[in-house]
Amino acid sequence: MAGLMVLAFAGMDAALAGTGQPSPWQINLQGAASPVMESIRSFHYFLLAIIVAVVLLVLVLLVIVMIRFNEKANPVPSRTTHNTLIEVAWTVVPVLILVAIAIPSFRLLFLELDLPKADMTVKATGHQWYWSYEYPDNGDFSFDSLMVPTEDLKPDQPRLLAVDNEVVVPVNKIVRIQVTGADVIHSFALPSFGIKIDAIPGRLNETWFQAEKEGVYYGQCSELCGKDHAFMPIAIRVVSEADFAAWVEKAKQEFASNETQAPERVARNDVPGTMMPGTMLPVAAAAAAR
Ligand SMILES: [Cu+2]
Repeated sequence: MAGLMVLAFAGMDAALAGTGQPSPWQINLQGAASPVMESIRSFHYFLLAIIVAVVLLVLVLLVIVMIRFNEKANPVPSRTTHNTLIEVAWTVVPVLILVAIAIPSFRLLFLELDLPKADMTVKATGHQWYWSYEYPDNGDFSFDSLMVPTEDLKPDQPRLLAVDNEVVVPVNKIVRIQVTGADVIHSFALPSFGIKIDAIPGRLNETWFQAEKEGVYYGQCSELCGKDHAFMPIAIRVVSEADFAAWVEKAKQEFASNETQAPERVARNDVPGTMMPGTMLPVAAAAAAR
C-alpha cells in the first residue's frame, strides 16, 4: 500500500515538477537531468516508501490500542511488562531498516563525491552578488554572470533566474565544477543536476555533472551571503558539441579583456543603500571606532 501511495505521488510529481526550473504548485524535487539527480530522486522515493510504511504501521498500532485497550473495552488491564520476542524484534527491525537505508545512501554519496574523469572544467566563483566563471580548458576566458532585472526579461526568461551570461556546456560530457568564494561563503546549487556545494573563500571545492538533455537549467546561491543573496542565480545552457565549440570561439573574443567588467556592472544592477564588499554595517563601524 505504501508502495502504491508512493507511485501515485511519483506520478503526480512527474506532472507537477519542472526540469531545470521550479514550476507552479510544484511539491516535489525538480526533474532530473543528470545521473546523480536520477539517483537522488530514486533514493528519495525509496525513503518515502519506508517512511509511509512506518507511519502506517504506527498508526494502525495506535488505533488498535485505542479501540481494544481503552478503559471501557478493557476495564481490568493485564500487568504484563516484558516480552523478550517483541523487545528483540523492535530493536532488530529498525536496525535492518537503517542498514537498508545506509547501503544505497553510501552508494549515492560515492557517486556524488568520487569525481569521474572530467571532459572539461568550469570554475565558478561566488561574489556579492553574482557568479563569475572561468573556462581553463577552453582558452582560459572568464566572465561575470548577473541576474537579468525583471524589467529587462525576454519572454522565455524566468524571473529571478535568468542571467545575462549563461554558463554553456556540451551535452553528455562530464563537467567538473570547481567552486570558490571571493568574499563570503556562497553555495553553488543546481537542483536538476543534483549539485549543491559551498563556495568558500580560500578553498576550492569540486563537484561534477553530466547533463543528459539540451536545454537551460537554473539554480541559485544556497548559502545566505548578504543583501542580494536571492538575486545571484545560476543558469547553465546545455548545447550540442558543435554549438559549444562555436560558443567557445565567440566567447574567447567577447570575454578577451574583461578585467574591469564586474564593478560597473554590479553598480548597474544595484539599488540605493547598498553595502558594497568591504564597507561596514554602522554597528560594526561604531565598534571598530571604539
Ligand atoms: Cu551567494
